[in-house]
Amino acid sequence: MELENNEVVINRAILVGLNHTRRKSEISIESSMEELEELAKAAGVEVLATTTQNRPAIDVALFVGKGKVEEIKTFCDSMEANLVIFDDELSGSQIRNLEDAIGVDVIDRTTLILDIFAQRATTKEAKLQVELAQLKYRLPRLTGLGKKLSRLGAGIGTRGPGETKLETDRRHILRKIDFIKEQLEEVKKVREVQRSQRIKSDLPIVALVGYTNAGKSTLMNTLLKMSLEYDVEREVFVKDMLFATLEVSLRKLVFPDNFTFLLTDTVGFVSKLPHNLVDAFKATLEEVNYADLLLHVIDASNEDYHLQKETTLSVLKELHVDSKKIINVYNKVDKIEDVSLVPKEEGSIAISALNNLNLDELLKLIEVEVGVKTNELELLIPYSKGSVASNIHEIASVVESEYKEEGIYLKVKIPSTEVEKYREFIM
Ligand SMILES: Nc1nc2c(ncn2[C@@H]2O[C@H](COP(=O)(O)OP(=O)(O)OP(=O)(O)O)[C@@H](O)[C@H]2O)c(=O)[nH]1
Ligand SMILES: [Mg+2]
Repeated sequence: MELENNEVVINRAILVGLNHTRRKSEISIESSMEELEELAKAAGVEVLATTTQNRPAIDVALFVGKGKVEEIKTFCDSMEANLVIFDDELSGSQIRNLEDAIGVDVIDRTTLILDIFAQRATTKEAKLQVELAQLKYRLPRLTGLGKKLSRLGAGIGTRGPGETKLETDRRHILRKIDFIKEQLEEVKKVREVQRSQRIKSDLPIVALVGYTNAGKSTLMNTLLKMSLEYDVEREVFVKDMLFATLEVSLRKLVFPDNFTFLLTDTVGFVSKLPHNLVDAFKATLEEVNYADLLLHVIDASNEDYHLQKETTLSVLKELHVDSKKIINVYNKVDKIEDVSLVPKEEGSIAISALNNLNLDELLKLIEVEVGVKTNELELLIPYSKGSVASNIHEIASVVESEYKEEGIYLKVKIPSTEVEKYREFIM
């Protein structure tokens, strides 16, 4: 953790989870705490201990029970912890009460995730989006966070928006939110221009989606290596760490039989993904909107892969892209002893992106789905150009046809590569 004056703060944290009766359908408390630990590590935090409490409900004032808070304080004192991280979202007053009782900084899972994003974001757009999500998170917690916001210095949860400005008042934050939104609009315009240029190229777009650490970026690199235009410079970042990828990257892949598509790598999802962050990243994930096919990469070696799969599907639903064609790609099968346990669903495939297992088969599946990209066009062909109409019947599938006064009206599905030839007849 670097401060402006280069002083490095090492965050030594205790993790706290609450197993209350209402959390049944979610991921188990153990898995959730393990994941919280991974998230903490990804943020550069040293984890000293993990503690959980079984309790029927949340305590309004302290989130966990009073006795638990005392226990946490004892832990902190004896282990010299300077941070406590809760696995669920806390309210502003809970944060304040807990900090008063324990005497060290208290943050929640959301703040931690936002902090990871703030640390890793490199593009202007990603930075703006994270800042927006942070401001939205802080807004309803202003009263509770008052002390923290005015505190100079840094550490998890205080990075990002300029603290001195934040403390003035709510309205100031709201103005800032508006300002960031305007800036994002600007960035978006630039991106749209880039995208329209890309769409003109008319290549199918395949998007890698899935839970964080499932192997999306690894798969992207492996496919790159198999393609004709491989260059190590074009590889994307891979790491055994949550949220290794924070930016969408797009690569054109050309294969020996000339099969070509654009492959895009995306940010991974995680359970309890902060809502503001999903919203904020909708823009980045817009790439997924334009995809012709989604490859849902699933870490089949993870015992929680079912839940991870569900989490991904629910985020895809929020992004309104769950109706797109999806291939379930069960990855990391090299780590599984009994491969027969990997689900065999229609259109799914088991692979190892790392060990190059079954990737030719995956490519075949992709080719079946997007090999020939078609466009639906409405054409009006004058009767004087009858031969054009018969040519079209050769290469396209005709959805509708009608003899009109001015010529033959045709609604057709036509390979994208052929569109240019008939441009003059498009209605
Ligand atoms: N054993 C094994 N490990 C794999 C495989 N594919 C990926 N990994 C490892 O899994 C870890 C995460 O891989 P990434 O490709 O960065 O995962 P990602 O889905 O892009 O993750 P985020 O960018 O964080 O969302 C790395 O340590 C990879 O080496 C595989 O097929 N087998
Ligand atoms: Mg990645």
